[in-house]
Amino acid sequence: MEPISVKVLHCADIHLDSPFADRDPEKAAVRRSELRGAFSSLMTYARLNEADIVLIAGDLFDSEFVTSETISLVLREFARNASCRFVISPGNHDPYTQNGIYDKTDFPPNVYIFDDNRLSVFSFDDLNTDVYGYAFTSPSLEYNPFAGRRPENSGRLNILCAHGELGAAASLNCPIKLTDITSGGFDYVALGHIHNSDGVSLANGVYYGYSGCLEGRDFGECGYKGALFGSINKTDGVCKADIRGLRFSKRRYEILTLNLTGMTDAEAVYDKISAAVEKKYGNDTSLRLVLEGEISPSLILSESIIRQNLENLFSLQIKNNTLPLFDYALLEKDQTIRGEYFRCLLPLLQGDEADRSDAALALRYGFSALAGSDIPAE
Ligand SMILES: [Mn+2]
Repeated sequence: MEPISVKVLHCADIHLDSPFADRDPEKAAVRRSELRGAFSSLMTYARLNEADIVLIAGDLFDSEFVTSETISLVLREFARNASCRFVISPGNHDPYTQNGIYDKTDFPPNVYIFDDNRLSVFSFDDLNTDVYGYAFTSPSLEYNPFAGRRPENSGRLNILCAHGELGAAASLNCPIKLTDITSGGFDYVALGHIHNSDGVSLANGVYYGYSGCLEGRDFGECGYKGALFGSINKTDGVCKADIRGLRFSKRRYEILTLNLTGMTDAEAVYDKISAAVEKKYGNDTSLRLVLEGEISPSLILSESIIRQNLENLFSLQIKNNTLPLFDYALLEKDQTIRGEYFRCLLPLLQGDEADRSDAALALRYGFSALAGSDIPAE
């Protein structure tokens, strides 16, 4: 048998035109345009590295609503990669529906889109490769269309391009059991839907994995994102894939939690925060800074000073979960209105979680007001 060798770019969950978590609408617009930029970089990479097949495992678009700007970008990029085949398995966010975006758009001839929620195949004879897949035809798909199915011709390179939720016993987003993959007889299973990637795994001769999304969109999708690229070779029925993750995201979301237990001095806290942030994060980062621990009740932090110190970040969200309970004996005996205010709140500060955070906030507001300062960090 002739050895088969195919270069594959596997991506998914690009969610073009998706909203982003950044609260500032200008920054959210920057992120949407950068997402289109990341998509263009991906397409340029496919062209320069001569990918034979680009697998798009669902959710290329974020919703039925796609701007004309985005659709013309996608068509232009597909047409510019004329020698590459694009295979699309519509997902739960961009299902194949009558008069939907996939149905009504005139795609170039090198684009192959699954349009049925049953398993079907596109055959590329020149590559001796079959690509199997299916489409979400509505926002949900409660069964796995490839469960119990095997490729028709084991002499070919058999790829499966699938949008679904691996490991979920029941799911509205195509529940996939690991055994559906490992006993299916496919050579490479390109998965989409989960936005974090663990790269490619190998089990029972089957390579499979999630590519993750192209750009994180909120703090549930932290880190740099991208796609998987590499070669798949099959000789005498034995497949070997060398496929690796590549970064395409322009920016990233990150969460940094700092424990401030025992701290009594605001300047020392600002220094600690700046040192911890500057070491790891720059202007490509949207950061959620979580402050926790028991701090001195007299320590009042200013959100605006923290923001000024961290101006270099792309955006910053501050969550102050500290509790003003460190070394409070002095304040407990304080005969001024500060002490009285603290004593009123103390039972709540030692109460359940909701009470604690309300009381901590009340204490920060109250002490700030008594000190004549601005509204403190939230
Ligand atoms: Mn999805």
